[in-house]
Amino acid sequence: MSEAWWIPRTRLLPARGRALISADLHGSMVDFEALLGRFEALRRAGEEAHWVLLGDLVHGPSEAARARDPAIYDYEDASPALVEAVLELRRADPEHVHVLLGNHDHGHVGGPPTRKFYPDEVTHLEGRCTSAQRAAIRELFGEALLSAIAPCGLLLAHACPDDRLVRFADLDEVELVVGANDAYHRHLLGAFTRPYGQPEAVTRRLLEKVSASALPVRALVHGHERDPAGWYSEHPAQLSPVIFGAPRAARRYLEVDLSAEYADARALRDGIEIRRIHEVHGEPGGDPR
Ligand SMILES: [Mn+2]
Repeated sequence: MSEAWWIPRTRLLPARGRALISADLHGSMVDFEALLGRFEALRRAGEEAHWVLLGDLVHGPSEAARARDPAIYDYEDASPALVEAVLELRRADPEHVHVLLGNHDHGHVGGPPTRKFYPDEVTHLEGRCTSAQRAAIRELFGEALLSAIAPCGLLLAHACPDDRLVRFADLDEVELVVGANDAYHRHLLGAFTRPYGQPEAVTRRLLEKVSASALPVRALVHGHERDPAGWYSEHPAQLSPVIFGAPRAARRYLEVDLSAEYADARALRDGIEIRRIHEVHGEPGGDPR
């Protein structure tokens, strides 16, 4: 592997400040702007603020899907503009804006094309982009991370990896072009971008391996899956805040204290760390701070 082309695929956040953690946006500008408002408010308040985007920034609903399910798909796909906005944000402050790779994003930089709303969503999106927007897609996703660690005890990824990872730093050796990897690193690439869930014992073994080779982690926080409730936790070692696939009022993100020590996913409380993206009228506590 040539050093000149080496791009790290992992990140360790510092043990200070606050982090916003948001999952799949799939071209939703309204959700992005609400999160951006919160990020900017934290900075104005003098906090050291980090924002971790857990991947799948692109590929919004088709017109047919919006007609079929307007409560969930209540927005026009703004994938090209969203990519440009996130790239601009990361360029301006790469130390505080962390973009993880989702399976939909991966299709643009060496992964297989997805086909949720169109037979080939990669071709469909790039076909409606300007050349500058196509370059932005390649830059944003070509430099995306596969995982990050929040030292408050959280392992962050797009999907739910199994426990084949040996050392956390092995992820740094993964190439995004699937065929450029040996079998182990190809497995890691798939494991961090594709599985929807794992039994608790598997996730616990993964957390132990990451803890032994990097920093102590006690829960996996990921995106990739839908839930109309706006978040879910299948077991104490896993939690997912949901934007895409939830009605607007239910959509959640996490806001965590990086200097805290969360014992596991049960320490993340709805209304405190697990927050609604949009204010809910008539329901006090939408933003408890
Ligand atoms: Mn996904």
